[in-house]
Amino acid sequence: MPHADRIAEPWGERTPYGPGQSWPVRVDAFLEPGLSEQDVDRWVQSASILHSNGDGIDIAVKDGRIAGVRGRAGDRVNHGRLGSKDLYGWQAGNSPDRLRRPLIREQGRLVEASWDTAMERVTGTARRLLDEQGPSALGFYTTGQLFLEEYYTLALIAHGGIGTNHVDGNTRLCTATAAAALKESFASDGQPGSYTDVDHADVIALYGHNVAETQTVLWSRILDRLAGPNPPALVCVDPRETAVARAATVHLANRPGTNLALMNGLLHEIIENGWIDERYLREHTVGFEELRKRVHDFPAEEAARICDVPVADLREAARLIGTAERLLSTVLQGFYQSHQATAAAVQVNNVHLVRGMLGRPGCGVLQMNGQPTAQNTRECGADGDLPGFRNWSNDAHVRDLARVWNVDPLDIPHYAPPTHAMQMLRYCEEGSIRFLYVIGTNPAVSLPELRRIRSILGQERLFLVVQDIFLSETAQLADVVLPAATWGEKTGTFTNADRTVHLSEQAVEPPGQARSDLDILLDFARRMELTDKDGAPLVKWSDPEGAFEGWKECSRGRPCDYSGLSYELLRGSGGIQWPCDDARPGGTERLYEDGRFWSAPDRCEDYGRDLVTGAPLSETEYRALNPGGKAIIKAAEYVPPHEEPGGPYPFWLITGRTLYHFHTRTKTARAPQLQQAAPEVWAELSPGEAARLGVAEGDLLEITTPRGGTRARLRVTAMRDGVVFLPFHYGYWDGPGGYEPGDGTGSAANELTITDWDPVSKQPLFKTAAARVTLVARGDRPSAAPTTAAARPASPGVPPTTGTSGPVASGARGGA
Ligand SMILES: Nc1nc2c(c(=O)[nH]1)N[C@H]1C(S)=C(S)[C@@H](COP(=O)(O)OP(=O)(O)OC[C@H]3O[C@@H](n4cnc5c(=O)[nH]c(N)nc54)[C@H](O)[C@@H]3O)O[C@H]1N2
Ligand SMILES: Nc1nc2c(c(=O)[nH]1)N[C@H]1C(S)=C(S)[C@@H](COP(=O)(O)OP(=O)(O)OC[C@H]3O[C@@H](n4cnc5c(=O)[nH]c(N)nc54)[C@H](O)[C@@H]3O)O[C@H]1N2
Ligand SMILES: [Mo]
Repeated sequence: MPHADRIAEPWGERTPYGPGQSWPVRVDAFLEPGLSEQDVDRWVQSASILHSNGDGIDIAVKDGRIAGVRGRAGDRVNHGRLGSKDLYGWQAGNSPDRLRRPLIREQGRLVEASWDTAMERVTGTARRLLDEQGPSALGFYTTGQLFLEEYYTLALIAHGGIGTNHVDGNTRLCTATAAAALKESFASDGQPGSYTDVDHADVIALYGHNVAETQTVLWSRILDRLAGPNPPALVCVDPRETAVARAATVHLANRPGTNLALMNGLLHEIIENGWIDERYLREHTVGFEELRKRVHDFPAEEAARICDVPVADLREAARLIGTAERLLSTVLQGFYQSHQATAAAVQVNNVHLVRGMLGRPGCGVLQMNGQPTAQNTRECGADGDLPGFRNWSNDAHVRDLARVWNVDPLDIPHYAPPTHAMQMLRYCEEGSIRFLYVIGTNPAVSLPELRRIRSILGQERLFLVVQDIFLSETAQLADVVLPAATWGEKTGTFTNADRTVHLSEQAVEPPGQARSDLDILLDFARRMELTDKDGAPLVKWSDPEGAFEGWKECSRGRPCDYSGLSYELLRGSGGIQWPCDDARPGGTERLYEDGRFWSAPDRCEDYGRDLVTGAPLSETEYRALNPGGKAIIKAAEYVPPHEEPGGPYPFWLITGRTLYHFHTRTKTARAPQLQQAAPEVWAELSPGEAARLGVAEGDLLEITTPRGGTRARLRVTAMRDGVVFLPFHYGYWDGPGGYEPGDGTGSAANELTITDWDPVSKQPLFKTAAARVTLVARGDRPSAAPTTAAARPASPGVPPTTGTSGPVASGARGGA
């Protein structure tokens, strides 16, 4: 089998194609060293889980264990390709330190226990708190990495059974702004565009989206268009010189936190030049006049000054976007985790609305997801939403959900929007939440201001349950640790960022006594004796397919309609996009093709908010704004961030990802090729800033904010001045030991980040804080940061990221 080196060459060789053509197939695969395709016992259908792209994968099984992966040639998303994390990351599942038995805390230490003992401890505590203090003493903090069936079951248990309003996911850190921006513009969640828009677009604009590293296969698709006839123009908005920026026609390296100013500047140019679709605006939108007025007095010069970008570049970007015939836009964390997140993301929707570019091939908006199954967290209501994009402030929607669940509508809390994650942590801090059930997320590394988070999660009075596959930093703080089965060890479905639903089948048995998240949740519901209003068990299913069938009914007639899907239909398919129902049995490629939206006041998921303050609109206000159910154009004014560089903290701190690691590295650090490709934390500065500070490649730096400090070796890159970048992957579970988190010498970027969030989406600000950079020690070697993408050294002389084809060469990364 052809095995290319996807460490040294993450995107592989080009398969060029032209506009309107079909993207050629190229199959990527990686098998355990020494194994060939003939040796594989069987291949089991699945999809990727280390990003939101949803690449179709076949899992190779050998002697009852996972032994490799291969891209599915017939999948609509990847046409056979796989990225580095997917090719190598599966090895973590076979790792000897997987959790195999439940753990309970005895005299301060975690010790092994039976499932019965552990679950009795969990449900005993939950039951007691429920009786003594009511449902608000219990909170659930979940993830964007389970399967649809698990989220739906959790949503039913938490909203319909326990009756707590404290249910959120780490999707709050991830795609809350995607959901919020879609709700503001279209009054309902649901991704308008499709990846096939790449095949048709003549301009692709990427806003705060380092797609080259975070959805490598989607970037391969774009690279193949760039290598083919009539390539699209690219516009990139990112303070760093990412691989996307290097390929871009125009790169706007704006000052962090100024995205809204930039968007308003672009919209000013687009509107003043008349690059608008009057008819589309008239027939399908409300609110254009407000936008026109708002940006009229905000000329490009003013935007360019605030953003610190050349005004000519801003104008050129506006011209490309304004004159595109088929415009595709993507948005991700550079917008969602930055200042005025929702307001800025909404302006991207506005560009499409004023240009009438929606619902046609090549004319897509992709308000991206990050995690593989974040879409399902949202649609199933396992975060701050109600299942099926129902409106929590519309009693008819709550009644309808109660009908599906056979519970009393009053048992589903809807007195306020579901509590967002940062607020839940606050309630834990204050002591009103006493039981926190954490599933598939590692908040002790991924939430902002870690010193505070550790003190909250480590409290004596908080009963912390952690359901994970490894003993993460968070699990180490738990009262009970429940060992979960994961991808390849359980069956379920999930949905990617362009609404493509995949089935992922169980390939092997989980290790030890680990059980699927679904089985654990079903056991929890059973032991809690949760019932419907007739006294029958609340949860009516006992396996994944049963949960899927239950979800189909819940989603029937809703924007995310799954009623036409089934395991049978998904088995062997190349992915099917929702909505899929009787009228659309093959699924739906693009939403809003007819210019009609889910925005009539009785149908909408949300009445929207003021984009600057976050104040919610009432039903009455919404009815007045949008009686006819059109798309909503909402304007917003740029205001400066709460914390800006200056005085002792002169730098902008931004944080993010590298191609080779996933989040807190519980999986990717256990895959040798990936860990070797990025073995340690680093900090990026521009050559100008390095010179001003008198520091050089490989020097050990301390980065400090008012919250704490970290240490990292310097990598000098071609990014903009005034900024320091840290990857957020490096926590403490595999650290050298002897380190006390919080003593200022740690490696986790979130020691530094601020407790602050977007007023509309409540997504924390991981990309806007003020920091100081100081020299700790001169370097004895270059930083071991990857050299293939955004962390590429600005000057030659740094050894390249080493490829690791086939067996892992130990020490493949010199000095790492
Ligand atoms: N390799 C890899 N891939 C992943 C993941 C991973 O951990 N590793 N995680 C997945 C998940 S959950 C997510 S959410 C996605 C995230 O995917 P991305 O959003 O693409 O990744 P990030 O690195 O978080 O941020 C993107 C860019 O935002 C830029 N940025 C920072 N501040 C600003 C700003 O103020 N304005 C603008 N315009 N840009 C700014 C950064 O320089 C960075 O290059 O990736 C998914 N894919
Ligand atoms: N500074 C900074 N912080 C950030 C970000 C940033 O850009 N900068 N990005 C934010 C974003 S977008 C995200 S998505 C978050 C991610 O943050 P986290 O969700 O905390 O990161 P992960 O490492 O993915 O944690 C997932 C956990 O689930 C476990 N797990 C994996 N599979 C399974 C399974 O099948 N079942 C169960 N029960 N457990 C499983 C893993 O071992 C791991 O401990 O980080 C956020 N934090
Ligand atoms: Mo994310």
